[in-house]
Amino acid sequence: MKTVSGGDQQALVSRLMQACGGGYTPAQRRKYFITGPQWAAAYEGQALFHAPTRKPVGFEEVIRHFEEIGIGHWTTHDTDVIPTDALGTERQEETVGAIRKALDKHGLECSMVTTETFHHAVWAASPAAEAPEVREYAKWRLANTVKIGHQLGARFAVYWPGSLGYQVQGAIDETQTLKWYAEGLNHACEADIALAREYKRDTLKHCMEAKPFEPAAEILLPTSDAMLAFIFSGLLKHPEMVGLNPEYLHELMWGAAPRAALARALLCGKLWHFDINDGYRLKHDVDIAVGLVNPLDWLNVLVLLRTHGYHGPFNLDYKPPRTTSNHGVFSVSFPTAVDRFITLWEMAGEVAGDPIIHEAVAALKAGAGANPGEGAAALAEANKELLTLHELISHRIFQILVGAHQGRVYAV
Ligand code: DIG
Ligand code: MN
Ligand code: MN
Repeated sequence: MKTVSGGDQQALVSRLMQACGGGYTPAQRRKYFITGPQWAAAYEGQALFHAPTRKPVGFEEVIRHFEEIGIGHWTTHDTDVIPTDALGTERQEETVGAIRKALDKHGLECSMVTTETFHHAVWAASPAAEAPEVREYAKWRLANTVKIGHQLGARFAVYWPGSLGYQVQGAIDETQTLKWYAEGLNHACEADIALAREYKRDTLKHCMEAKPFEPAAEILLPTSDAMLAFIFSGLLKHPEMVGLNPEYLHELMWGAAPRAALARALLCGKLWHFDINDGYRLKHDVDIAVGLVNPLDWLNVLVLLRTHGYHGPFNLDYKPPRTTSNHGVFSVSFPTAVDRFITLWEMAGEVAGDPIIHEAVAALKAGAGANPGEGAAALAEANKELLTLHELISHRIFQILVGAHQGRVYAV
């Protein structure tokens, strides 16, 4: 094959994207509660050992591209769009006004805002630092984000305490640090009650996001389960205002089954927001786009969510690989992530409605009709063939994943 020079490279990428087919129209994509983070679209490919590979992208450009793709909602950190030292100043008001205008111009909504409490040096000892002045500043920042959320019409506020932990154990008292963190959340919720009244809106849904490590070596609220314990600990003044924003990979990376973690959140009525991405078990937070690593696991996750009435937000919190160009972020990365999600979501609907699976589940729930008093050996014997249906159900889900249930066959 001959070399592909600069100008021909984008043409080749777009021709092969066409050849892939399977894309949905922007109108079809907007039917789903899919949200696009400013920080994901503007991610420049940098990391601890990596220099950026892409140019910066402002919110106007991101919002315009999201409209073109068919992503109807935009999300942001406060400092994705307002420099830390401009927060609380006239420049913040101007920026929020400009964002409002861009959203209106392109027909998008802001669904979620979140406070950056991990990147700036002020968070070196986390937003629940020993220094009271840092904690007071953190409270102000959290309340400021809630205000921005109301000004932009958001319905959710996310809290990702990635720095709430330590590199070296023993320096902090975990119980005290968690109590201080609760004070910050309490302040944000109290501020929200007042701001919601001022803006004549409902209070936001405050969604906590867990992650087991990175940037802190050990994070004090590492899993969604730990956050459920924190919400119900009695430390929060308004636990009814606080729920979860699980991130798929943040559960997978410590070895959990994301679907089971989501099931526990559903049982508590606290699955309010969901960051969707993909990656590898027991590895770092690589934030790959949804469906590129674990499509079968994702199909099972979406079957659970569909059958329990969770229809979004689905927040595309991922990092386009540093190999993808600025043009590729919006011509390949985001559209294909949206399309894989929609395909998996619709497949999940087919699983949920599949007659073979329905009959197998009904048979398993009916049981063998044996008498419990017959004892363990007799009960095991009575059900042993029925339990083969577990593997059959799993095979049927695989068939739906590859389209075999619609008669698709592979050449043999
Ligand atoms: C940190 O990587 C990102 C996401 O994981 C999280 O959803 C967001 C909120 O702080 N920041
Ligand atoms: Mn996230
Ligand atoms: Mn992540």
